[in-house]
Amino acid sequence: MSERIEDIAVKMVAGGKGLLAADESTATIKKRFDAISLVSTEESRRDYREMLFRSDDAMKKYISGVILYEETLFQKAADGTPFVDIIKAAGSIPGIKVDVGAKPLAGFPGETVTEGLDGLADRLAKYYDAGARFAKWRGVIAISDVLPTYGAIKANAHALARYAALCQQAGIVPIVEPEVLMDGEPGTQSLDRSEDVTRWTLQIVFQELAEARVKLEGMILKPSMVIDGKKARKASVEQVAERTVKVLKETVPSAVPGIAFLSGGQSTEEATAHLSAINSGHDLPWKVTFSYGRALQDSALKAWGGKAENVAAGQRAFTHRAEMNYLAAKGDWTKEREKAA
Ligand code: 5MM
Repeated sequence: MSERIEDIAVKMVAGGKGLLAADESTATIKKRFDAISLVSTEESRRDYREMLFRSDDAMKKYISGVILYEETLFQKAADGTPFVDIIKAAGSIPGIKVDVGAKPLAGFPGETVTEGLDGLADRLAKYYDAGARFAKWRGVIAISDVLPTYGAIKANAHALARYAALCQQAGIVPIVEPEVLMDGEPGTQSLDRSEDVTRWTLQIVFQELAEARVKLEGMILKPSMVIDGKKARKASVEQVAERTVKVLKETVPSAVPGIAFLSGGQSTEEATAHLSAINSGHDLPWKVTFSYGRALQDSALKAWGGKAENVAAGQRAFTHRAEMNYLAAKGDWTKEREKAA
């Protein structure tokens, strides 16, 4: 019997586990590999992801699901085992990024709308057959002193809602990811501005989800934190946590089972510290965990460096980061635990 989307959603955010966002498109993974002077080929991408997915301890104890890029969903490890089977054997759930990227929004200079709705129902059926039980779509909201516009938020929220409805119809849990960027110029992205834009974005997203009849119990929200621009960050960990909790409580219905943050270019330790502060001392109606890409992978990628002899070192780095974020999802991370590990 097929599993109910409500049960899959609960499992994705249970017990301090979180999601590994390993869905970098071919262009993005190339950028990541450029940083370690590694050529991106189908084989090097396979080797890198195999190193992560075969980190047994991390996968079993800390990672509830993995967001894959289409190539990886259908890819096999070097010994011929499908990646989907490796992920499932660790008790983790395979997921799939289904958007085809943020494209310039006609009539709205500097803003984008995420595309990928055409033919999505057919693709979802194919992904379900391949083992995917959740999906991800990322809408990107630019921030400056004049952006975002209502038109751009509305267009992205509408696409997110159409995508979510199609996923649920296919038996797949949609991760709804409206990312408010944090690369505003100094002076244009204060904590107050980030709070206003994040609130406005989430209000419109949940309005669109309601209009599209998306079942809140069968989705996961993947938001950005309320944080000031990374070019001139002044906010303390506690301020980021307080403002983020405030905005989420104002906008996210308690019927949503879980919130899994993106890291958005925060340093690995910042992303962990913020998640832990959000989870400690706040009475939250949802599970709150991580769905990090860079903040889970950066140290592992460096330690691995594209070399077969460094697989164990890469896995150690990944396991450490995953454990720190698992502690953070329970509000139990401290600097001391970071150092002790
Ligand atoms: C892992 O990066 C994901 C894919 O990015 P592209 O589609 O641009 O290649 C990205 O969507 C990711 O899932 C989220 O943004 C969270 O990643 P970060 O690195 O912000 O935690």
